[in-house]
Amino acid sequence: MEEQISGAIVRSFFKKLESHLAVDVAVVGAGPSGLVAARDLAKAGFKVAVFESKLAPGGGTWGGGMLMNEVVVQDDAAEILNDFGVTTVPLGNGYRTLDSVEMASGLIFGARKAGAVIFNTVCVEDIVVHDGVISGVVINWNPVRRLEMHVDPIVVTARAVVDGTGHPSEIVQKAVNKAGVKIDSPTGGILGEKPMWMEDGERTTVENTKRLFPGLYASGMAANNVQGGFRMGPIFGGMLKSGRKLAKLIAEDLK
Ligand code: 48F
Repeated sequence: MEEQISGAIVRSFFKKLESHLAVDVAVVGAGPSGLVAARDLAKAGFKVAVFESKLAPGGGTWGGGMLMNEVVVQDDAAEILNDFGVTTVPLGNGYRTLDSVEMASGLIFGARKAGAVIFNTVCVEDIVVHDGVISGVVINWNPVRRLEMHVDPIVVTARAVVDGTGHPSEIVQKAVNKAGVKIDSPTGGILGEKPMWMEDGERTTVENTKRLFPGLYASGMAANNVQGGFRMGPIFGGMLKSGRKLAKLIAEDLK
């Protein structure tokens, strides 16, 4: 029995990994914006791999506000949650509350069920650049990075790379600082996130969701950090709408 169980895990994992070494879309970071983008793109028929450095996908969703496990969304974002089967409670003032654990688990399950494959504990440590186009991601086990082991990574090629890494926008950082590319921002570089202003931050998160460079896109807080938007805390409509907007944009670019 032991041999069969171990063999089943090894064979099915490597089948999954091998069939995702070349994908249409590589989403880096399984936060709310990345998961919505992944689900919509997978549902539209694209091959999508999500790389999440932590053990649990879900990003900043789980902890609600200050570990109180409820979050808020605007009424016009409820439709996206509804598509994932996540329940919201209307407050009658344009906002809704929802259980952050239901939201995190619902988004993960929805993305996976739509066909996106999530590789957890895998971090993206670099990007691939071919002839002026971002063409893939360089991956390694996150424990390897955390323990600072000198271990070479492997590569996944992608027609589109999404930076969904949240506040640090790690992938765009690589493009700007390492590949030296000029991205579609007011300075051609990363402006950096501003302090709290919920209303403005929510609006600009969606506005700032765009293609930054051939093959490179940013969603959610990463998009906002790149363009110098305000942070917004435990309201998540902007993140969800950012993911949906990006999926449409990428689907258009890849068709
Ligand atoms: O930050 P995060 O939840 O992304 P998001 O979709 O949502 C932001 C909100 O959660 C919150 C907010 C809402 O008002 O402000 O912050 O923009 O999730 C980002 C995910 O990316 C992973 C990280 O562990 C997290 O789960 N991540 C970060 N860097 C890497 C990565 C990397 N290099 N490789 C793989 N995963």
